[in-house]
Amino acid sequence: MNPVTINAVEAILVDLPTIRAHQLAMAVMQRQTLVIVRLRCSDGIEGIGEATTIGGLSYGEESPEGIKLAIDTYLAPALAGLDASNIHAAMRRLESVARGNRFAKSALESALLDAQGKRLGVSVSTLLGGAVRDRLPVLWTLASGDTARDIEEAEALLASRRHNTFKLKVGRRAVADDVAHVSRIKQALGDRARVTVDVNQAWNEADAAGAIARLEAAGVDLIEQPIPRANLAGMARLAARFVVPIMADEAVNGPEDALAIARQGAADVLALKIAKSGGIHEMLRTAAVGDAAGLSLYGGTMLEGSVGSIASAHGFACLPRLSWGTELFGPLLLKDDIVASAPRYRDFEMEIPTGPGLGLVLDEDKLAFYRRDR
Ligand code: MUC
Ligand code: MG
Repeated sequence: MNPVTINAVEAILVDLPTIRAHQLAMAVMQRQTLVIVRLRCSDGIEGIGEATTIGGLSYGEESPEGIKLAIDTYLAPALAGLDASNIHAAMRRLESVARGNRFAKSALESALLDAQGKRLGVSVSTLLGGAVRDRLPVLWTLASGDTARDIEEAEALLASRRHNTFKLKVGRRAVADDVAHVSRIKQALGDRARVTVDVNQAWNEADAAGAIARLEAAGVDLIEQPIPRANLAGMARLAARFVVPIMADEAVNGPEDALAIARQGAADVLALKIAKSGGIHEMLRTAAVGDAAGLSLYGGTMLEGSVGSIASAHGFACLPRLSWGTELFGPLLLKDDIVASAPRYRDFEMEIPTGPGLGLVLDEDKLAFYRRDR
């Protein structure tokens, strides 16, 4: 039997407005750019994937435009003609033609998995060996930049039973102002909600030590990436000093990072993201290293839309332990969607689609409307 081959790959930039300004230490987002990948195979099956960044180039080393360029110029030609059903071989080919470029590789791997799932009539999580959960806890990020508005937003989301854990973005303002902001929100929500804080590397170690002491006293549950990713020794000192768990985000991409963090005791929790790892399989390898070392795991987001969030969800669904839940709320931060039926959230959880592949269908009209090159 002739193998099914990869015939064509298209990378489309899609700009979607956010429901409100999303303020992080390094960027204020008014819109999100999705890189949507459409991978067409010789049997007529199409797989879809997605990559996003946060604030263009301000979070990491890839931008949406750079991802599209890498796919169009290097990665798509390398895949052309390969066996579409052998995802490991296709990813190894990408490794051999391009270093890094993990976000671009992740989008392509999602599209290959989606196509193969559709071909076999099974979901991506089934293809990965099987889901151990059919829904995932999902938190919400409060990042309007305004304390009273954040409290109002949290109260409404608690009342509608959509989220009961809130992540607060800090690091833009003076440390004392951030601590006051977080403390006010935690005080208002009390035991009704879990509150976590993401600093996105913005503090130095001394500022972090002072701030974490006060955040711990205020009842904050988790501190994410308080200092620069390269300072693992500093992360280890903070993790040893405080009871409140410290989570590594920017500091962990692939399995080698998880190993370094575990060896140095540089975090209690790892934020896993399929984009940072270069795809679902690499995310699962990263998770396995952390899990073996006794670290807790958390399902992170690059604020992907529905395609990237659901691809992540299929991966996270396969993890035996995921004690910190997920932050796969990306689709809810966007004003509109480019899939026909958007992911469903209720009772503080996201439902994982069960249909073949990712279980999603593109809305061609919406895609045509929001694509940058229309
Ligand atoms: C990050 O650094 O974790 C996740 C949630 C959010 O609001 O931003 C992202 C990025
Ligand atoms: Mg983070």
